[in-house]
Amino acid sequence: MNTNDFSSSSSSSSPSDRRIGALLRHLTAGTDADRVSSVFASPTSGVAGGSVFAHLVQAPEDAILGVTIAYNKDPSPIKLNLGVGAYRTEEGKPLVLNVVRKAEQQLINDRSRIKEYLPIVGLGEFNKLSAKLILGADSPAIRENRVTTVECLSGTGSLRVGGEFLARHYHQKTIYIPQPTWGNHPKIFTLAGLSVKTYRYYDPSTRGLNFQGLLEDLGAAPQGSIVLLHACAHNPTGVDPTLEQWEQIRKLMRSKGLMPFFDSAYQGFASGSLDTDAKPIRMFVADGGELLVAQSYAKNMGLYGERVGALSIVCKAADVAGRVESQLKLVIRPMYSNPPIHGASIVAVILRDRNLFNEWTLELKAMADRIISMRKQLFEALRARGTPGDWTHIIKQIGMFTFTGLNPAQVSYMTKEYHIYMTSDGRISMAGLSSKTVPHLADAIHAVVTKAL
Ligand code: KET
Repeated sequence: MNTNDFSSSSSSSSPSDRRIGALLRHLTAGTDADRVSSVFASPTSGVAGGSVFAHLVQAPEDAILGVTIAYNKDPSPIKLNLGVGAYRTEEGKPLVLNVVRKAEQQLINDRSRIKEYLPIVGLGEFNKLSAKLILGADSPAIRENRVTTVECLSGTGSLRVGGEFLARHYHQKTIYIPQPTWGNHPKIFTLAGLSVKTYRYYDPSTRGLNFQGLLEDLGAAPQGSIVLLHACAHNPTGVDPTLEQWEQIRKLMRSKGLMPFFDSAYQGFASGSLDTDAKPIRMFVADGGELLVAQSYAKNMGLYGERVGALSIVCKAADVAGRVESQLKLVIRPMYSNPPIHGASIVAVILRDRNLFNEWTLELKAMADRIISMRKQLFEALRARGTPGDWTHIIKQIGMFTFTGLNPAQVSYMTKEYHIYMTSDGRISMAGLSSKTVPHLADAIHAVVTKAL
């Protein structure tokens, strides 16, 4: 069991204690003891006339979003950003989906639309349609009114609200996240007031799932622990369990009362089908048990900057779901009061209209297919160069990313010499690649692996 504990607080402390403890550790990371004590000294204790913030150290850039900042500063005409998971066209341009343009036009043409505050839980129709999208139109949980859904600020906000809700109201305060996982997960859950531990997920030697390790670690987790699961297209590894493996995970988790918290940031991006990508979640709903799911429309509708997502909590009974929702409102109100209206309205227009919905699924499939074709092209380009090593994982992995296996030194060489930007763990966003840029990337990979860095 990997007991990498991001928050050493005991499960008996209150959420606010844990939050303060987490903040302290956050603030003290990379600083010396003197500076730490000065953070909590009297605000006027700095040099006379100097800034009360003078003691602050420069914080590092975010491991993912910082890559874009570095990329933007590079004047090279051949630079390539494969850092952030954001879809680009064959021309390397960001894409606004056609259905999104149509939905926005509809919204603008509708003069009856107003800009009043939404309720704390967001746009009601959006919430209903989002639950249907992820759980399935015929979901028994929806039919029985056992699901509460709240609009949140994209996937991140949904995870944060869900995390804070669990820290306040769930009896277990430890969440297990896969090793590795999206870099924001440990921070979100620690600051939400949970203790974060990891479970084995990826085996670098096979570049596949460490299924045995996963079962052992979840099997050894304390009864009732929360488990963060990537619904599909695991980030950063691109490695998902098979449906048979999901079934084993489900049985094990239910037998130990482990609480599933699904992060669904890529529905439709893994297989190209919205329903197929939601299957693992629906398996857990079908057994009648409880779970949380955070949905993001950033990638699958290309609504990144609109910050539109949803948190659904599936409960065992309708009256419980109602009380859960009332408590979610108490989490949300002091955090950001209520969510924005525009992005959720776009999603609601698309999900409610059969034609727009069908058009969306085609556009989504086209994005997923382009990524798959990039995998094939990169794999072929490396083969053509005779690049040493087994690169089949490029075509086997699923979703937006390839976890290349390149080490931080190799990544840094590729950035310096080839102006190719990616996260230091060797993850590349296949969606940032095009037929034109594949040869450049293949040249760079070939160069670094033959250099023995
Ligand atoms: N979960 C996962 C697994 C994830 O990869 C992301 C974003 C999110 C949630 C949150 O997305 P949101 O935009 O809040 O809906 N990942 C990409 C962008 C980022 O890091 O913010 C990325 O990994 O590049």
